Amino acid sequence: MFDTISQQFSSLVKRLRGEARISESNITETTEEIKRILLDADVNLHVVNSFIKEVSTKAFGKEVLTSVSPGQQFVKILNDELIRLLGSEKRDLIFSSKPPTKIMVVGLQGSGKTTFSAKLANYLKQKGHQPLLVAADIYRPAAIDQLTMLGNIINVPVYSDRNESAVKITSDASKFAIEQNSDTIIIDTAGRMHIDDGMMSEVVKMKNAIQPDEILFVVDAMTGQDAVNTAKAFHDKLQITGVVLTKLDGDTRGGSALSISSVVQVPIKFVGVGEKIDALEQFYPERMASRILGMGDVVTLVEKAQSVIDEKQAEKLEKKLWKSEFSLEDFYEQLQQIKKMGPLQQIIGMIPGVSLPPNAQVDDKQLDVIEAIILSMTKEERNNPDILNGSRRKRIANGSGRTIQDVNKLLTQFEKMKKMLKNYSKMSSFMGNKSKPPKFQR
Ligand SMILES: Nc1nc2c(ncn2[C@@H]2O[C@H](COP(=O)(O)OP(=O)(O)OP(=O)(O)O)[C@@H](O)[C@H]2O)c(=O)[nH]1
Ligand SMILES: [Mg+2]
Repeated sequence: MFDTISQQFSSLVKRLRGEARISESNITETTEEIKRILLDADVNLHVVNSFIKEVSTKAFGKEVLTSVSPGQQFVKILNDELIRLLGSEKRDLIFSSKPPTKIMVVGLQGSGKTTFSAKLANYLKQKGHQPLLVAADIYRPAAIDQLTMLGNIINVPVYSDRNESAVKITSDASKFAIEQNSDTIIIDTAGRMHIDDGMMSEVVKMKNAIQPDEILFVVDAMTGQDAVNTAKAFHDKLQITGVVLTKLDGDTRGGSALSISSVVQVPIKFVGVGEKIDALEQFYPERMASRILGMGDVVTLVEKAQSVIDEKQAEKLEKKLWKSEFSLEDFYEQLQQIKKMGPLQQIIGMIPGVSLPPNAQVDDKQLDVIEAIILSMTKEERNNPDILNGSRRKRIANGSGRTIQDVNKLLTQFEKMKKMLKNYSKMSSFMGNKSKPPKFQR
């Protein structure tokens, strides 16, 4: 699915994630490339332009988190915007508070309406519903047989009437559903073109007759830009409530998926990924974005850093470093922040450019040892380790269940680290890095 676009995005993102600096020309160059990738994938031109504008504005205005690279942060922006383009959140079917819930399935000829109707019935049945399929395509001779056959396979009843109009069948089916105790009715309609006034007025009458809870527009993803145009035309006439993209298992470039919900302002609710009855997926914008970018790990890392690192606290800490006031108490706080991010091995694994030897084990227990020792100190001792004489060290060792050697080792390591941090902070202030986090360079 979306092989070309995801290959192109993945290689762009791989390059980006290692970038230590993101400059103006860098952002411009990158957004140009994103534009090319999206246009190649047949994404609507207006959608592409506003997407690019949004990404650049966010990239220029963003403060760089200290714990991730600017490139990684850019990937996160790209990911967030892609999710927005795909409709932001997963949107569930709307069920009526007064069953049966009525779902009308509409679209062009051959888009996959009948197949989807059966797939949806099967999906709902598995979730404990009692669906009824309604054969309201009275024009194509084999249409009723096709739906009846599919209904038999999944063991779902099919309502049909070869002597009535589509409008009458639809309203009769609603009554039949109540008799049958069906809680959902799925109406499979005939394929029609939005320019065919007669057929369009029929489907509007069907809508008026039953006031459906959902009108799902089924569209073949392979038709690219046309999918977006017809969706818009159907929406203008019918106020559709959701889109179903079919044949996503085929060689589609992805343009329809990426344009449709932002152009039509209607969510994609399901995607068809094959001819089989169970080849149906609910549509998750987030999962689709990460499929396209192929960069789920970077996004998770940035999200974790964003949620965990308190910027104010980071600033306070940096000031302390300058004044050489960094204490074991601060060290302990840092430790807590790191622990919140998850197992060390996993965090290290997500940092680009850092690869652990294949069998290396990063032991989180080491953190627990350090934590236990620090916790056995008094606040005064943590803020002023110089007072830690022999007897105090012995007490701490006993309290934490470690040896005096362990305590000494920690104190030596801490002193070393403090010296290193002090040098680093001198160096960065010399290079003009003030206490504010850097911005993407303009
Ligand atoms: N690969 C693939 N094929 C699909 C998918 N959905 C439907 N098809 C195929 O598309 C063809 C048309 O499907 P139908 O469900 O009959 O389409 P329709 O919209 O009901 O067609 P009309 O009633 O003639 O307008 C069939 O061969 C289906 O097997 C899908 O998600 N993936
Ligand atoms: Mg059909």
